[in-house]
Amino acid sequence: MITLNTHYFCSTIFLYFNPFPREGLKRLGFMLLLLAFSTMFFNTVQTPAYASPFELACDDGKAGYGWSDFYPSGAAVLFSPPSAGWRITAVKIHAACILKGPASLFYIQIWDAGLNTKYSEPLLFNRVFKNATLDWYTIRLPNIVVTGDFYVVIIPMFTLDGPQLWISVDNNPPFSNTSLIMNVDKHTPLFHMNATSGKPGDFMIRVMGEPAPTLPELRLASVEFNDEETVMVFNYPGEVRNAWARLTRVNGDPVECRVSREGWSITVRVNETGLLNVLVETAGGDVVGAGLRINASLRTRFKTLSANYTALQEFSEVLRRMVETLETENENLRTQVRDANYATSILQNQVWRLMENNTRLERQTAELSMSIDRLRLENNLLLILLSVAVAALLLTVTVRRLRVGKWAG
Ligand SMILES: [Ca+2]
Repeated sequence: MITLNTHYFCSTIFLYFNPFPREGLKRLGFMLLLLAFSTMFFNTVQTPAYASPFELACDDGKAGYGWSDFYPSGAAVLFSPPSAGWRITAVKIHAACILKGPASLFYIQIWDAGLNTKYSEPLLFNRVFKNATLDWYTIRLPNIVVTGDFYVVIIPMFTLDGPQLWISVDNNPPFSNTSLIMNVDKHTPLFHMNATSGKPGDFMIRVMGEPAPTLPELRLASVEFNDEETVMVFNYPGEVRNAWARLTRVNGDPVECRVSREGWSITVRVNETGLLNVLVETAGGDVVGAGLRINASLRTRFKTLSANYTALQEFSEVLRRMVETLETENENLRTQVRDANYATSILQNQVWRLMENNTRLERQTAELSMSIDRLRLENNLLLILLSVAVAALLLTVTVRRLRVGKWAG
C-alpha cells in the first residue's frame, strides 16, 4: 500500500502557495472550502462535494491522506442504496493525479455484494483529472442499474514512471466501515479499513444515482470452447436495445469483443483471457451488466483435453485398424481351420480304410499261416509215409536177395 499524506500533498502540490509545510493542512482545507463555495456559487457542472438526496457517501468530506497502489490493488467502497434497485449515473472521486509519462488507463468498476463485476470501464487519466490538483472529479456512467448493496472499485494502476492517481482517504472518526482495499484480480479483500483496524478510514468515493425499478439479471447461460475462441451465451429476459462487451486483459489493457444477439440471447466471442464485462441496454435506457473471468487455466485445460482427445482418437483409429486386421486374420484362420478339418476328415477316412485293410490282411495272413501249418503237417506225414515205403521196399529187396542166395548155395 502506498500512501501520500496531506502534509506531503501540501508540501509538494501547493508548495508554490505555501512556503511553510506545517500550514499545508489549513491551506488544503481552505482551498476545498473555497472550491465548494465556488462550485455552489457558480452552479457549474461540477457536482457539489456534499451529500445530496441522490448522492451516496461514506466519507465526511475531509481528506486525510492520499492512497494509491500497483495493480491488482483497488480502492473499494460498499454502498447500501435506499431502494432495492438503484440507477448509478456517476461516481465521484476526491483525488489528486500527477499526470506524467505516456497516456495510460485506470479503471472504475461496479461489483455486486457477492464481489462479482457488473461494470468495468477503462478511463484515460488525462480525460478525468487535472494535473496535480486535489479535487472532486465526477465520472459519468451509463445508467447502470444494480440490485441491493454494491461496491464501487477504483483501480489506480500505479506506476513509477506513468500517471499516479492518489485517492483521498478520510481518516477521522466516525468511520463508516465500508472501505477496503481489494485484490481486483482475485476478487478478494486485502485489507478492511474498519474502525478496529490498524489504519481505519473511508475512501472518498461517492455515487450519484436514483432509485430505479429492479431489473432482471444478465445471466451466463453457456460456455463453449473451440481451438480459436471461447463462446459464451448470456440471457437477458427483457427487451434489449443494445449489447456490448469488453475484455480486460490480465495486463490491464481493454479489448472490445464481438457480440451478436438473437432474442434474449447475447453471444460473446473471445479469443483471449481476462475479465469479460458484458452489458445490455434495456428499452428504458438502463444498463445491466455481468462480469466473467475467462481463466487461462480453463482454456489450457480445454486445449490439453482437446489434444488428449485427438491423441485418443488417433490411437482409437490405430486400434480400429488393428481390430480390422485381426478380424481378417481370424477369418483366414477360420478358413484354414475349416480346410484343415476337412483334410483331417479325409485323412481319418483314409486311416480307417487302411485300418480295415490291415485287419483284412491280418485275417488273410492268419488264414495263410494256418494253411501253411496244415501243409507242413501234411508234408511231414507224407515224408513219414515215404520213409516207411522206402524202408519196406528195402526190406523186401533184402529178403529176396537172401532167399536167392540160399537156393543157389
Ligand atoms: Ca470520517
